[in-house]
Amino acid sequence: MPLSSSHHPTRAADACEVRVAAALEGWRLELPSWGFADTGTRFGKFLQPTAAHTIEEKFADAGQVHLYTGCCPTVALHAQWDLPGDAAGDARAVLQMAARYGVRPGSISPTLFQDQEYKHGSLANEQPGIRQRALDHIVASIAWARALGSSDVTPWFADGSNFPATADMRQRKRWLTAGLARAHAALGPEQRLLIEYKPFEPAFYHTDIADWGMALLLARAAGPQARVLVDTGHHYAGQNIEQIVAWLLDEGMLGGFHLNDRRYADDDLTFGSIDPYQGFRIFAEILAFERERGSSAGLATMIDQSHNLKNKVEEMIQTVMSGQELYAKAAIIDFDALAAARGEQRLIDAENIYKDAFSTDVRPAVRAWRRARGLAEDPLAAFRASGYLERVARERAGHTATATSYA
Ligand code: PSV
Ligand code: MN
Repeated sequence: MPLSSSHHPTRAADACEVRVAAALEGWRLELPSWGFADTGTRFGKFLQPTAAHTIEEKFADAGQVHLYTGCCPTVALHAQWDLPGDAAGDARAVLQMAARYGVRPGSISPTLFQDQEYKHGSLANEQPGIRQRALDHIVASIAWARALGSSDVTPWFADGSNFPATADMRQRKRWLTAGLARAHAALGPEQRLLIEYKPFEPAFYHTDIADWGMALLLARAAGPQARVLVDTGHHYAGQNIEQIVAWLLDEGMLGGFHLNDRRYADDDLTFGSIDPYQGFRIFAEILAFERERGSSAGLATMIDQSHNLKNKVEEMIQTVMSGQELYAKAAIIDFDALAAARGEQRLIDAENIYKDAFSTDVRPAVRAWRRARGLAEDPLAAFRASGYLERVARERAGHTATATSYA
């Protein structure tokens, strides 16, 4: 392993285990409720007999992921899909239901893109009535979040246009600014508004919050409890995401992540499946920042992916396992040696410090951490052996699939 004691293999392995255990102990990944439901692409949906159709089934599936990985105690909910209605409903019932499966509700995403009214946008819509409706929905989502004890409300706006000249981009910016400030005013003192950006899709000419700079300006204008949310799939190909992360951290404006991987666009592929080194580099920026400041960056780290070919619970466990491995690899970077190499402009040495950490097989250390916590060493194998999927396939047979939309 890449720590300086590496010339003594046993001691180095022990040091690696200690570093990995300390990192994993405090690391949590939030699961998306929609990742357990039948979803698809605009071309169609391939239904799974074990897919979740109700919020209870989503909690049940998420509970399995947490049971075997020990690192996913919260579930992100999408207001319209999971918490329908205009006002906070029976939060106690939702909390009790989640608790039955060993999880809690996490961040709450308003759903501002599905209803017919939102065809031309939500908070940036030309029609005042629709802007008001969108604001009311965000405020209702904030009320739900407070009733559920969730601190983070995570709006994503599909607002944008498809053809040049059809939208007044400056005016829409002002409507978004005003709407987000009003939404911010509805936050409780313990709550945060995490503003997510995306360059295109479903709008293919312009998207109102297209990148991190726009999200940052809007978050600053909204108020002190607003931050930026980075969805790893929401960038142009080749964009340096870890630099965005570094800048937002340095500005105190990074609120959290939606983790997934992509090859072409917002593909929602399994996190770490295409470019694991990028995940490692993002985690390295966070760990370096936290090390420097001596405390947690307070980030909400969620998975946001939903694939319709792999089994959903298995894919989620696979994602968590890869996430833990990448995080563990970043945690064993020799940051002191790195600072020295950078300061002395020893470029090859600095780069090799990353490469050494990234190419270290941390799986034995991750397994040791799981053993110490009483978890199965191989969460995926343990889940498969449990018979859960066979049972829910029987129980869920005959349920009708519900459309959830693109993710
Ligand atoms: C949009 O692509 C997104 O990333 C937003 O976070 C949504 O809330 C999520 O996917 C689900 O559609
Ligand atoms: Mn997202």
